[in-house]
Amino acid sequence: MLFFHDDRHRLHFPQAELDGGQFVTPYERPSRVEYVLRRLQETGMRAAAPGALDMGPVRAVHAPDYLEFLETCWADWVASGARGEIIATSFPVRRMRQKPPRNIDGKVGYYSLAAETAITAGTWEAAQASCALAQSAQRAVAAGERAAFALCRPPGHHAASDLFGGYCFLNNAAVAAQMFRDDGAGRVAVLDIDFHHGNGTQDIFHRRGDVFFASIHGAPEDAFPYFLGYADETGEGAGAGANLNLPLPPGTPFGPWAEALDAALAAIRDFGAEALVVSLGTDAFKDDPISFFKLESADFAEAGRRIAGAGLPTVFVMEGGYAIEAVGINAVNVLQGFEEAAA
Ligand code: OKP
Ligand code: ZN
Repeated sequence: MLFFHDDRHRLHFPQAELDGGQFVTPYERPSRVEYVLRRLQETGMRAAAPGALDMGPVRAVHAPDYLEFLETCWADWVASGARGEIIATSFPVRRMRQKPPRNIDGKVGYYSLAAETAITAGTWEAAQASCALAQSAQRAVAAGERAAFALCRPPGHHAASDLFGGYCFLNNAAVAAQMFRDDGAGRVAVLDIDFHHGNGTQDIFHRRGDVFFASIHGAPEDAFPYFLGYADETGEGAGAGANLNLPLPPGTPFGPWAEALDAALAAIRDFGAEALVVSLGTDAFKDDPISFFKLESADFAEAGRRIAGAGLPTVFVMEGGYAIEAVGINAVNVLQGFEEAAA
């Protein structure tokens, strides 16, 4: 399978993540990419050179003021006299006004959904390079490849039209889905198998009937992002019926997870999708340090085989996966399983 990567992901490496009341080295760290890259090379996957970022489809799924914030926040933060990394501390929660303030510390809270995700000097460049990988994979598939893999870092599925957080800034999967629509696919599906609910992707397409979103994830009662991802969120307005959440409880092994996967794939078929974007997180793995499903490495290959069974042109976009030494094997197992079954 063709894959795309970019060393500029290294420009995003905050020192700190607020976790359990302490600052720890972020779970979402550059070495994740090195493990996936090594495994891609070991298994003979084909590296291709990524193209430049096209802001058109990015602007189609993100708000202009949010993009301007991402571009300018570091300079404003430094100019304000702040000495550390950007970390959000004040949020426009219940009973507050949803209005962006002038002050940069306030703006950071306004545009974020959680406090674990720090921004540094290189974050915006890394996020753009990451998104360009999803675009490159989409272009390869639009040009006739059966499938392609974008080794995105930072990930994207928590990023909403105007919110960063959950390690995400630009919604790479949503951008790829939008590009399939722009290329003329009448209906597109996003299948999110990352352990965490893809709240950003869901929200971006919630009122649209042209992009189906299906997600298998830790139930919001028990798992980040906590405030979206329930089964009764099925889409609104023109998007009514085009959202499928399959939340699962702590300890879920492959059996019930795979039943959910089959249900998601059946719904995608019934929807009539002509192209598929897979938000490929591997944090459903049994040893993931921040997740609670129990998939084995071999299960990821079976997931890939079942996804191939949908018979759709498919873009795989890397999302999470924090059991660092296994992240390469697990991610590439999905791709290898897909290729076996698609052959
Ligand atoms: C991003 B992706 C650790 C909590 C971490 C944020 C998780 C973001 C996951 N105490 N919360 O979906 O893999
Ligand atoms: Zn995740």
